[in-house]
Amino acid sequence: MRDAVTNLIKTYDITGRYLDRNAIDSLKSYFDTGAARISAAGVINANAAAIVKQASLQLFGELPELIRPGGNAYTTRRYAACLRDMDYYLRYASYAIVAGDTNVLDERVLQGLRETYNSLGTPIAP
Ligand SMILES: CCC1=C(C)/C(=C/C2=NC(=C\c3[nH]c(/C=C4\NC(=O)[C@H](C)[C@H]4CC)c(C)c3CCC(=O)O)/C(CCC(=O)O)=C2C)NC1=O
Repeated sequence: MRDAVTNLIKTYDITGRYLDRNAIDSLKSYFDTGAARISAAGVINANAAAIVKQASLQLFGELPELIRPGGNAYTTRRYAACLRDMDYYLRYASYAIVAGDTNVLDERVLQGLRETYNSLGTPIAP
């Protein structure tokens, strides 16, 4: 898992360079937006259940076949697994906001999940 700072250092370390103007600017922006990113994460945390509910209403409104017989989120167990997964995405998204880098989301969720979803017949596009 990398955040904006470790990611930047890794990039410069690979090529053996001191942090240049661009690096300093991007560090500055990371620290300048720190309070805003933390408060965004706080808002997400406090409203996670409502955000997941809203997102699920929108998803199943747009793709009702998911919750019809034959759909991957059909049956109470699979419906609950789907909502739980959305809660996972949101949680990892909140980590990414705090880290100022999407690495944690890519690594733990987006890449890690593809094979699992394929083997479960869970459609990735939705
Ligand atoms: C790193 C955090 C993390 C994630 C993200 C995660 C996902 C995850 N989702 C799963 C299942 C599932 N995921 C879904 C999700 C959906 N079906 C749909 O039609 C929708 C498109 C979608 C909801 C948006 C469903 C329905 C299952 C159950 C599938 C089954 O058992 O047949 C499974 C299989 C094991 C289980 O049922 O618990 C995993 C590992 N596990 C983790 O630890």
